[in-house]
Amino acid sequence: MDFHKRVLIAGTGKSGVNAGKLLLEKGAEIIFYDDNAALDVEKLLSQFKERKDIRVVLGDINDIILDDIGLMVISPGIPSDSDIANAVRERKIPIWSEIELAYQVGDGKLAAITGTNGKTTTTSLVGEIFSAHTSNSFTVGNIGIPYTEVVLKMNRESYTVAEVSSFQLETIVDFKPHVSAVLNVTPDHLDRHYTMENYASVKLDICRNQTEQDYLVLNYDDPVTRQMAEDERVKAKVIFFSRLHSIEEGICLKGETIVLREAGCETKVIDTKDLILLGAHNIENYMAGIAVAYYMGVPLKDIIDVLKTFKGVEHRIEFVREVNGVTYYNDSKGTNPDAAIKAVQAMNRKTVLIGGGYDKGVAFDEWIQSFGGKVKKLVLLGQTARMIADTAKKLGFENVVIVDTLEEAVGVCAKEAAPGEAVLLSPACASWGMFNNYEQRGNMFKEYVNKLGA
Ligand code: UMA
Repeated sequence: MDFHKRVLIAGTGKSGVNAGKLLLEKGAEIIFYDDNAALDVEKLLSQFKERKDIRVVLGDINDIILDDIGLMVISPGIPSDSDIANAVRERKIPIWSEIELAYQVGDGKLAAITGTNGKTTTTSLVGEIFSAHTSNSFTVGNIGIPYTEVVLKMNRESYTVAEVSSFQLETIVDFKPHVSAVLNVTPDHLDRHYTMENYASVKLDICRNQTEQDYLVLNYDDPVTRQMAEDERVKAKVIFFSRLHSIEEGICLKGETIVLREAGCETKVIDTKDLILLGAHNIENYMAGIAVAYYMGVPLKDIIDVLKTFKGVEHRIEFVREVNGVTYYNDSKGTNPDAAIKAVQAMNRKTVLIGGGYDKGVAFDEWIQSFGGKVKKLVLLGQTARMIADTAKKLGFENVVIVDTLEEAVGVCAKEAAPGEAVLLSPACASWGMFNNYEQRGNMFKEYVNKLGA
């Protein structure tokens, strides 16, 4: 691939900055573009050693610049039907997502995991399995480490696992993992993809360049992902996993034991009682992780060793602290109703729940219906607070309070929760609007909880 051309990088967050560094390393000339007219250009350029030749365009971009680029690398946060993407596409100039750029440069064996929920936990599990198997391994992508950041360290022997979002998959071209996985598809990001059909279709694009030599791991229990096996884009060998059904081929439960069934043979993988993470959804994450690692060529014995010690990820039903007999959990990663339902289900006591945030155009009815007498009070904040409160009222859940800040929410919860009960931050919404990202929201929650007097 010839990078000796002028490349427009849309977005100056983590993805854009690391794509820029990689492109400079490869000899390209780069121009940054960002919608945010108030962006701190000095701060952006301070991240680069060779800054004098980097151009930055904020707000509007003129035709002369667009006419003179050979490629645009687009950050995941910028929709593929945005004005900038449309203007570039009209000129028949290729648009690559940041993961496509990394893929073009990278080397070694690649696994990629998508799905509405569980992808960070599953990617992190596979990453731990890879790093126990080889010192030459990388965990990248939506999980928070841009693929372009580490790609130059890769070689033919590398094992990489990438968490990929629908945003990143929208603009792939040749991106081809050896093993891909779609864990589940439930309503999320409908402000960006408009319909569930579009959203599911973008997710399945993860496999569109795979061949018969590759593997596609799918959840048999989710009707959307089960159906994906029939899609004409699927050339890879499909490996199903199932928590609810006994399947002839793939990974499933036999009693309380996870087993691998392959070509008529059954191999015991692990008893679920030997796993640390709780909840049915985590059994599915474990199964998907086992399938991905196994078909990437990691021996089952090495996989099992890591399964026994894997403790999960930060911000995902994370135990924070016990104060005055009340247990606080941080599930800031619960950024859509389905993820938040799983967190409520995982609670084994009465719970005061903090929810609300950025509006992604999804409904909250199922989330409220999942409370089932377990949630005693709902504390709401952010753009969706009023809408959620109205839905709760409609469904007969009246114990709702709207607050202005997360700190205030923690204070209300501390007063409301009795000893033996739980406080759970699991917003069912993205953090945008009030926070930079879900990590910041989760970290601030932990900070406020840690300030509560014992
Ligand atoms: N921007 C524009 N125009 C727009 C939108 C954004 O110019 O229409 C600019 C912003 O002004 C900002 C920059 O783009 O300067 C931000 O780019 P970005 O939103 O793509 O964010 P990055 O910092 O590059 O982080 C991205 C992912 N963010 C999103 O997908 C929104 C991170 O996923 C990911 O960890 C990171 O790349 C590394 O791969 C976060 C996320 O929220 C965790 N993901 C969504 C999710 O998990 O649900 C998909």
